[in-house]
Amino acid sequence: MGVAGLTFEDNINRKIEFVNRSLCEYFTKEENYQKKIYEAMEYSLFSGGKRVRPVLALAAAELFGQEESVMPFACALEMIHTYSLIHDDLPCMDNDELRRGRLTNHIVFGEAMAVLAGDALLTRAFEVVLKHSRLSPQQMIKGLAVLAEAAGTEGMIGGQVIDMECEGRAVGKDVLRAMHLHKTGALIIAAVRLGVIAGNGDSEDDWRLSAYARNLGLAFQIKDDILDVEGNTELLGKKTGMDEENRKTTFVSLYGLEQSKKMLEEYTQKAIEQIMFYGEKSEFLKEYAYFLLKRDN
Ligand code: GRG
Repeated sequence: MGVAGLTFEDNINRKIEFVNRSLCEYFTKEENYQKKIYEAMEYSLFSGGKRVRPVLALAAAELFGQEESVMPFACALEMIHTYSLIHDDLPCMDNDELRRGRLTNHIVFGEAMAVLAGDALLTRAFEVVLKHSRLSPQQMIKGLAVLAEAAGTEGMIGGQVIDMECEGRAVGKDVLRAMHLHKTGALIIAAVRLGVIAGNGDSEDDWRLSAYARNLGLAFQIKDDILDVEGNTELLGKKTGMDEENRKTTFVSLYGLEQSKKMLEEYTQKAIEQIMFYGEKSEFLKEYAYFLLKRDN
């Protein structure tokens, strides 16, 4: 049993439902001449997804007795994440046709509309925070800076650039790690940092939770690489074997399957060690790290 006597399963389902309800509340759309863009945004935003980043933001804020106050930032993270998936699937990027068990955005709405839907979700993320957050001006400014940096060239976009530069080339271990700390890790780290900001945590909390998320992010990516080899398309909701098809260097291609599985366990364990300080309060974050390790999608 964890927070408020909930089992881990009940707690995660409650968090995901809370995120989905809030996304519905914040995602206002208009019946006007440009209504097509809302259809395209909605299509990808409400197509399932594990809601990992918002769940982490809520869980981090919960350590400080908060949850609701981080929600606009949590939803903003999911919007930015969804935009990145839409763009990542484009023919000029990974050229994927299946995502979250559905046809990708550009297959349904066309390439130009998919580019715009991604752009619009990125913009809407900041709009949601500015319109709905009730945090203090100082917390807002800090949070917006964390969000923008995580999405930009020193964060997710930077990681995608490293990825593109590496395509078809021999990639070293340090570059692979840097790529994923940016591409996958940046939003995951931002999620817990936003929880710390909303909960008025101090710099030590920021350090501990960032270390948790850095390790969790690497474990998450290793699992993603393993699932691309061993996973099931139906469960995953996307095609497997794409990394090999796109000649990508992954943890599996660089370290092999067995070593990657070992590293997945090690990074998960390292992540958990960083939050032991919080004792019982960290139970959900600990269980969540194991949950992500065992996931099949
Ligand atoms: C600007 C054209 C253009 C492209 C940018 C930023 C970008 C495209 C791509 C990088 C983002 C990216 C796809 C990172 C991969 C991270 C990853 C493991 C995604 C899968 O996340 P899950 O498993 O997905 O949380 P769900 O569907 O559950 O939300």
